[in-house]
Amino acid sequence: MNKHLLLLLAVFFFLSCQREGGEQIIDLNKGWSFTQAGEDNWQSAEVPGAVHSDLLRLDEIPDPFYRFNEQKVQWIEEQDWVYRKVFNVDPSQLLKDRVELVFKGLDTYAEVYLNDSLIIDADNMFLPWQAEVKDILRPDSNELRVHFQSPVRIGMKKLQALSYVLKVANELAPEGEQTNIFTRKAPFHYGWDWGPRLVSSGIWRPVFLRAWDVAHIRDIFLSPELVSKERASYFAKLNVEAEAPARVELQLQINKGSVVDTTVSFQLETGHNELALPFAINSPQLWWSNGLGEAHLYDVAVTLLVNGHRLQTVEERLGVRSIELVQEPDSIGRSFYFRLNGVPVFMKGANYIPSEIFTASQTTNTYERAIQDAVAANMNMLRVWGGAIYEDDEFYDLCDEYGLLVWQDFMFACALTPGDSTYLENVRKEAEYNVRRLRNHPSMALWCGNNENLIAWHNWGWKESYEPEDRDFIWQTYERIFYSILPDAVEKYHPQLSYWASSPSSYGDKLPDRLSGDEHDWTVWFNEAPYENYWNKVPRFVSEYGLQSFPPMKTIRAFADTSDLSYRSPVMEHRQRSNMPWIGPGVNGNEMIRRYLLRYYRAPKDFESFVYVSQLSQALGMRTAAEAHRGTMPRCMGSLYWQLNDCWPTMSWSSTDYFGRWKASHYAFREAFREVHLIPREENGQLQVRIVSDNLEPQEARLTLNLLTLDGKMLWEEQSDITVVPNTADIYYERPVEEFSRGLNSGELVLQLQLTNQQGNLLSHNLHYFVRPKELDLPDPGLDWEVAADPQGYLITLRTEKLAKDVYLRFPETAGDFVDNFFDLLPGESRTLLFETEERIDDPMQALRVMTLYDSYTQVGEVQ
Ligand code: BMA
Repeated sequence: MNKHLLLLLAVFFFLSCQREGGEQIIDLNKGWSFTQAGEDNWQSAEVPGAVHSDLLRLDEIPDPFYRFNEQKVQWIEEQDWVYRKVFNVDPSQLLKDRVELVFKGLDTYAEVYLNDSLIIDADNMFLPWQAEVKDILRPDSNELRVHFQSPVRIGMKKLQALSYVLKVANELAPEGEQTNIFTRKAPFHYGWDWGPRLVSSGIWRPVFLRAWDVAHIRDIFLSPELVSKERASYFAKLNVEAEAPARVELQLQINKGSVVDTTVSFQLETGHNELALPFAINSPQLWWSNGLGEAHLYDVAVTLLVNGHRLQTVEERLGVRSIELVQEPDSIGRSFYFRLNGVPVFMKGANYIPSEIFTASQTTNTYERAIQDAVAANMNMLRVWGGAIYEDDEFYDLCDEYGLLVWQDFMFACALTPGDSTYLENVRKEAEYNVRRLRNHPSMALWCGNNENLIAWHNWGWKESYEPEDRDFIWQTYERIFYSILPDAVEKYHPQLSYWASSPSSYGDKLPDRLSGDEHDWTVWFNEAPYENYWNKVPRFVSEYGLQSFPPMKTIRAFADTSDLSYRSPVMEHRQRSNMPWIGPGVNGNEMIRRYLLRYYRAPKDFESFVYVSQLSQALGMRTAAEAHRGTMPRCMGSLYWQLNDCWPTMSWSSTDYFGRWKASHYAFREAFREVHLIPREENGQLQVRIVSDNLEPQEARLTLNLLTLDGKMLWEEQSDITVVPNTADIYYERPVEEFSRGLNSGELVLQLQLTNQQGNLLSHNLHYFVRPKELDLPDPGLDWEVAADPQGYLITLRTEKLAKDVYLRFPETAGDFVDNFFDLLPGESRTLLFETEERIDDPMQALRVMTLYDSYTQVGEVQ
């Protein structure tokens, strides 16, 4: 072989090694600075992040969560902001076939310049943005600049270009300022009835360079063909982009090759290639939702190889499960339930909103806290509501792991939309991207088009407010988005999942009628109905219902001064965003909290008691609702309350507050969502005892009823042996109410209900009072307690002589959680429970605060 040939071969070998190296990801999240546009005040920035979070970290603005400070930072939304980063790249990376700059999320109107070339012009927060930059990059001193334009200014221009005003729910924006409608950005940033208006901008998801040779897997879908206990067969459907024609191999391994190990060779053409790789798992371990079994996940790795060299490995997790939304005609109308692996499952859960108003600040930890709280309260579904964001991948990963199913809305809520072709095309891209991004998660159960847009159009006076021509166009736009663009994206990319156009609605895209479809049951709260109303004409699936309360005092103190501590103080009024002028002038959420409270409870003696009783009142209503929903299973097959969490410290419908503190209602949901639950209820003069069971097997059990006076006299006991029917609710006991209270004052009685299995273990318990809490003749309970140190915190032992109703424990100065709280102690009962904390308390007996309902009103006074 001559020298030249040798040299040529060597060069060829070197180049092919270079060309066939693996994909490289270069993180660009560090080293950013930012300034207001038009100024030269460069300061350090955090990416992912937001302008407000950066300004706050730098002490440039006051804490927007404190008192009225939200108003002081409104100027930020009117400004443009520039983010900048200078970076070098390794020359070897520039030898790659392709070098792409990827922003996983830009919020929202952003022009991106690399070395003064405009490479991206972004206008949708819910899309990633990327550009080919190989020809622009140089080895050193690359400058990346992202110029964010004020979203409200651009929105206003679009608003003014229309001859009519597109409607958005009243409380969300004053007439003439509904600019959020025009921008594909989290609607709740502009204010909602539980959140502040803080319209930020920023690089809200990671940014990186991706360099690759030959070919790149753009997308992978583990598409199920058949799922059964015996066998699960799939196609791994890949979209591979090739730089030039190439012969490649694709290797698919499950659990490092121990379950599946298959390699197929493909010929790629330049550009996009659709490939399908079949695989099957025999006797698969199925993925189950929380409460029904293990949420089993397989690890899948797909590797792209050329000439034996690895180019790229994509890792996914696979949960083998089938899920269907079943809407079959029945004696009521049509069912609306989810069938998981062939089993009808009652959905117990909540609506999730982002845990931070500055959405980039959500971390895996905040996600994990919310998801663990949901699991601890025996939930199996969360609804990702359409006024916020398609959450980060980590959220769905955690739902996969914990067995929480996800009802996923597209991001449209309580508003009309523009209908121009640019907007519709933007929506199409957003839908396709997010469907593709989330479709491999076994937790995904449903795609839903919008939140309340259908009822808003028909029932909120919107339709009537337009000239016929505009009305037709707006409605056609609705049909295009919700009956065509979004369902087409689901059909094309995730055909295994059902699509539901609007929540709430009934079968056939009709207005909700409680006979089919889902319902937002707001007769309680927005229409002032009593809690008992939850039992009337129970819907087929309740995807929203709720009641507000105040958060714990510690949380209130994070946003209020001592002088603000009354329920209608200016600070409390400012923070309350739910207004109901139709109920009466000036009626808002704070007033509504008071009205409900006084309907069921005696007037609290001071603000602290008011806060505590507001939570009891919320818990009582929520428990009534959850019991009505579960108690009428299978008519009703879902109970998702509004709302799991908060995005800032506030009074709201949440059951856990901004800091993750559980309100009384979260403990109540934990009880009401237990696998087997006893539900006592008075109806037409009868006391009925229902049992709902999520168990899939019948269960032999003993039902015990004890009638007691509040000071501890045992009046009567009855036992019966029963078989609890699986996966449904039924009435197991019935007796006229007057037979319990004959000759006695019903305000002095409590009925204890217990369900035990054949081994005598408690399956479920509940208490029934024959009057509202305010009509109870509560005695001074004579409660006593001791505190003992424990490796995990402190053990509190409580003893009571007489009924202690709604015992509330707290250590005001210490961070930690009580494993149980807001419970009733029966006369003579004692209970030991743990306060989990890592802190040491000097004098725990002194530090512990114990409150009961009796204490809340014993010095009678007006609500402040
Ligand atoms: C619902 C939601 C939200 C709202 C909540 C409380 O209907 O869809 O729009 O925040 O009620 O009003």
